[in-house]
Amino acid sequence: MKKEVLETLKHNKGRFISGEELSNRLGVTRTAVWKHIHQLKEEGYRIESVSKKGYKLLEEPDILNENALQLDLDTKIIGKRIIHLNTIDSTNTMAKKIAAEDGEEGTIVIAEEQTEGRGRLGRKWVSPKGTGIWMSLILKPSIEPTEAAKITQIAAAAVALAIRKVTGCEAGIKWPNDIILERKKVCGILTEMSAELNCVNYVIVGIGINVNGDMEAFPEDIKKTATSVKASAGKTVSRKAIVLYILREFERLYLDFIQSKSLQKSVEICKKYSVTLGNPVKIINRDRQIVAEAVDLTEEGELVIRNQKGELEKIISGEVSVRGISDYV
Ligand code: BT5
Repeated sequence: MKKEVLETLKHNKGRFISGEELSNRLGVTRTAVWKHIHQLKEEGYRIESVSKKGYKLLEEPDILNENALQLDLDTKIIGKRIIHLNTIDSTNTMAKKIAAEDGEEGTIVIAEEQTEGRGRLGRKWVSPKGTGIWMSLILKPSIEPTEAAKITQIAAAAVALAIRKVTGCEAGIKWPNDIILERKKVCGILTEMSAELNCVNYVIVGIGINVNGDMEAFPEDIKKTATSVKASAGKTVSRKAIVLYILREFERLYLDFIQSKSLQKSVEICKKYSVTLGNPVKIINRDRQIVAEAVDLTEEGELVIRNQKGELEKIISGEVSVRGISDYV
């Protein structure tokens, strides 16, 4: 019911709506209306209450719970269920548990803070409270396990588009899983899966974005290579606006990938905003380091490099550092 009270206030944003009208419209007592208004105020909604006039919504907080997001979300699958937590070890770990227990495709886990946020290969992801987007999407695609890595490219395209659209900042994509602003990493993507030999049980796409975080408070080693959306935009940015845009774009590109069995739409975006292509790169794959030039992305989302012998090679995964980006080694 709180969701319906909020929905009605949002429809009448900036105007008073009386307690009586709210209770008639929603079929609940005026006391119930008052309780929901009280809870919304506690969540951070600025609502003016004036006797005989009623309630007026003045300002919405930047919160990422189900009520706040779903009222503005027009997706079919992605975000149908949103689990919002104050603190968690890792949203990917929680999403895995939910997916394994029959959690539906499109379910999202978002946390205000992660105490054990994870990067690839057991690395840490710093996830301070209330300032970033730490979220995981549960997917259950009917694809071959070898196809799952493509979903990272879909997420990268969706995040780059979202940051560009919401802030106007020129977000770039560093293949395969980083989003870059002003040569520094603003977002990392961690795609994990559970699969049998020929079928995928589930895929979890974890997205971590530094939005309004204070980069000065980050650990020294990460500070050199990381940035936030706020640092580039020069102002506080709505996390909610970015999440909504990501979910919409992700759904559009993901459904296209599933239906057309082609990654083409996402690859086009990844190429357009690539900070990797055309640059010297170093690739570390297991114990091999390759110095090369990044020349293209294939239709499958693999990186094509020209090695020092002048031969073209396809890279499916690995650590890539790009000359000009702050983590170049
Ligand atoms: C990634 O790994 O970039 C994937 C990060 C995925 C994080 C999300 S948050 C929601 C979900 N739940 C999780 O537990 N994880 C996902 P990788 O490419 O391995 O990069 C990791 C490296 O990035 C670290 O070793 C640090 O150097 C750096 N790093 C750590 N925290 C960072 C941050 N907040 N911003 C920028 N760089 C960071």
